[in-house]
Amino acid sequence: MEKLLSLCEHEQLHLTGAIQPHGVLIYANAAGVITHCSANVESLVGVAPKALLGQPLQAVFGEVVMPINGDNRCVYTERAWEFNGYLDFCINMSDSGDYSIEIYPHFASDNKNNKEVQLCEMPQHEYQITQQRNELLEEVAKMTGFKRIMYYQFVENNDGEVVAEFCHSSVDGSYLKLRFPASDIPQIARDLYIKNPWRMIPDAAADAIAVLSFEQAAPDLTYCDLRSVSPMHKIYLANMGVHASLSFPVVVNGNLIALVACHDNKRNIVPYAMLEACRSLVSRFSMSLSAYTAYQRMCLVDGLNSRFKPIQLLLQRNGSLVDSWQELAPWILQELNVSGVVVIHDNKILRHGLTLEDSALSIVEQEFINSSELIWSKDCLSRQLSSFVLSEVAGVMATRIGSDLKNMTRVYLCQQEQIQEIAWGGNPEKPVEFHDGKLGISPRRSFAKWIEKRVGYSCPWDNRSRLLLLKLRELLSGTVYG
Ligand code: BLA
Repeated sequence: MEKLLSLCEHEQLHLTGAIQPHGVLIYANAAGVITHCSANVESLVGVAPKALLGQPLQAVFGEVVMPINGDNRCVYTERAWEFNGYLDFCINMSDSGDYSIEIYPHFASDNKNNKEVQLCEMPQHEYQITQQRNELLEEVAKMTGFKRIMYYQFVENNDGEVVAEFCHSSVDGSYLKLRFPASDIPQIARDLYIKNPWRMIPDAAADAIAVLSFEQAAPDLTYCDLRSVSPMHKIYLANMGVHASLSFPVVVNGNLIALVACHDNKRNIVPYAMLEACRSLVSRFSMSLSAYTAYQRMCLVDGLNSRFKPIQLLLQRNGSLVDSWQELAPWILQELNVSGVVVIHDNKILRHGLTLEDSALSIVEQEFINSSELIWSKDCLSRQLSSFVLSEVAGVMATRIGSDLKNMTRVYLCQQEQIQEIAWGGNPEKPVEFHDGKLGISPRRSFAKWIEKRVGYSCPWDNRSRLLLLKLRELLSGTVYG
């Protein structure tokens, strides 16, 4: 199964050599000579592929506005040469310096619905973020005409969950609170979201148009939204009953943390200007979220000293970790919200609460010490460590003080099992089937709620717990070496 999944991960989405039919593509090298164009190019530009290939862009189009000054994208609308109408141009410079020129028919867009999403100067409460997010979905629905708009948030292991949904009254069913496995959106597709402002698939059933060239390899379509759609994803959308799809990335600190994902059961092309307007709303929301996340971290960090003050005083008073243990250990359980703690110091094992028994502890010790990580964590020991014997402790987060392997102090925070029920949008195990005579995995056919009862896991270790353990480590370092 793992091997079959990795085949999916290797699909070269940017080298399909084809585009979707709702626009045309011209591709030029860094010197401005046209190396590729889509077979439908004449329909918008009025010049046949044969007359374009090998020509300098300027010879065909006169002056073309190009991305300059380190900006690798430019967008504009211009009157068409041969036609009376206008065309939208989107020009991107690829990482190797080539240019892709995507050209779309221009549709006038009525932007009167585009109300400013209420952005508080600095959201400080979760309800403000939730409110902004819900308004964003409602606005995107109005502006694009898409019938189902979801906020699809990435969770642990790159799985994702629909945490908010806005639907037109004609839409049946809901994906709200359902989880989807990471393999539904391969890493390559997720990477493309970091590089592009949106992905529009106006008609998932449409046939792709070939990109032509004189013996050149397939062009790099990383920055082309016209890029043809993966056959696997076409099946996926069809199985979901989706005809048109449009998604905008929510990026915070360079990380893809969510998608605003839009579905329609009919073909839907959103005018370019409207796409830009939606993208601007999504990126303003991303900034707001980023400010909120930073604010939360700052509050946590600023509060660390006062939170740890009692322990600092205790360690100062008693002078040693061992002498402070009786008071220190219950404090750790309460403040770090864990089930138990083990400290190995000076060849002594100190325990409190629910902890790993000796045989389990020695397996964890071996893995942790070999890892050479400062903070090491597992949330399902019985799965993640081979030869681990079943224990009441399901998860551990560890840290070390000192570099000498023999004498270093180790701290293990222990967490008991927490049985979870996860509601998936269909069975996340993908069906294995033959494609063109070869065995491969397929998108699932049913997206109906499918409950997984997850045993053997503790609650996941988050950034907050990591930060608290680091602070504890800092204080203990003072007594161990102070
Ligand atoms: C792409 N899969 C995607 C995308 C989304 C999803 C959002 C981005 C493209 C788009 O916006 O349509 C998944 N869409 C979802 C999920 C929800 C949703 C989870 O609305 C939840 C509500 N997919 C499979 C399998 C493979 C696969 C088995 O199920 C591979 C073997 C691949 N998904 C796949 C590929 C893409 C993709 C290749 C990129 C499609 C493209 O950009 O051309």
